[in-house]
Amino acid sequence: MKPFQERIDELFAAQEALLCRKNEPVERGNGIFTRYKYPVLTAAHTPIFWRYDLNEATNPYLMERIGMNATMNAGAIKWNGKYLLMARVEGNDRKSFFAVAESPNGIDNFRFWPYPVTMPEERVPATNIYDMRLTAHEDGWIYGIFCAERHDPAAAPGDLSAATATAGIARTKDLVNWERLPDLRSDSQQRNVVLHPEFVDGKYALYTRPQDGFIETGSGGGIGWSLIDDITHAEIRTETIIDPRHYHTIKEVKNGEGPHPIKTSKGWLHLAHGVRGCAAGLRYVLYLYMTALDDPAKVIATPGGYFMAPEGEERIGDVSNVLFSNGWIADEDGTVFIYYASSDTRMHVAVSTIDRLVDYCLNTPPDRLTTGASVETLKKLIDRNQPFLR
Ligand code: M1P
Repeated sequence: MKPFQERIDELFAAQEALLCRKNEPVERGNGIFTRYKYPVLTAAHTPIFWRYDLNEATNPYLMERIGMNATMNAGAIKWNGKYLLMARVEGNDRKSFFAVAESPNGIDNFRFWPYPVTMPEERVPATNIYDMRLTAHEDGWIYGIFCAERHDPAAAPGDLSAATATAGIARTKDLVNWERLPDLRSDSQQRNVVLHPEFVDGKYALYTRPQDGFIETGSGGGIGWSLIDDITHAEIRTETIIDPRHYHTIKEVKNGEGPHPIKTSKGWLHLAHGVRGCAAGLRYVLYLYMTALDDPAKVIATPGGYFMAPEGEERIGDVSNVLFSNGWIADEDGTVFIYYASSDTRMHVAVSTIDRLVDYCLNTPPDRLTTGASVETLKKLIDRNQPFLR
């Protein structure tokens, strides 16, 4: 066996090579966005000193003591000129926690801050917390809204899988110290709840996703909208479905708001995920839509089909065939960094611009819901293209 210090040096050197690896755009694009070759965060990016006991006296074999299984579903924010991901890190023990990773350019060199987030508990502690959406609200706080999962107190004896999903709410000024607020009160279970960055009619505004059970949305019709009087005691009193699920679409089974929408001159630009069922299980894809500037709950553009779907290695992971995004960053020059997780395993980036994404939303034909209508839409484009064919 090599000397202990030599093995440690090798571990750190291998990780340093991974963290410093330059990312490369994948050139064969679709004009809408550019994928990047390497994931921006994987379990191997988590600090070695989180996983290994570095003391030879207590760990002579230099074994991993606390395994990290995945890094996924990250919120995102630009902070002091740096691109920050609030990653959902999942340990080998299946518990997720939040940890910040920081990059100077948004596409590579992401490094975790030394400690994970210590999230204060609610009155009834959660078993698991995950999928934080970050919103720098105009009230001056940065809010994190996330799923707080608990064993269902009404579960039948012996049913150790029944769970409840509630929206946990916390706020911070520095992304280190968090003030936990009471969980969102709602008649239904809630996941994928997102805070709109501006007041609407003087109130906080939430994108919601009502669901009958922990997994099934059931009578929950899609992405909802609710105005909240007091964010420190947030309660859904009225909820309107603004982006409904629909039979035989990419969001037939479920959908959910991604990060908070980006304000553009043409309207609010939204990123969401849609879920359909198939013989292989559920398939999660990403889609875009837009709402009116003066009414963020009024849908004005619904490009049909998916915007991004799993490709190549993205298809495979702990929960395969999944793309999920709850973080993006719009730079002042209009560049948009879209952070997405593949198959509940790793984080990637795709880059676009506000102009391109708005063009995509306003000029991609909507899903007209039947084969006949889709063929008519296609024929119209073919007709318009005839003068340009050589
Ligand atoms: O496993 C896929 C995703 O499933 C859930 O999303 P949704 O509530 O929309 O079905 C979440 O658990 C999410 O974390 C996960 O990535």
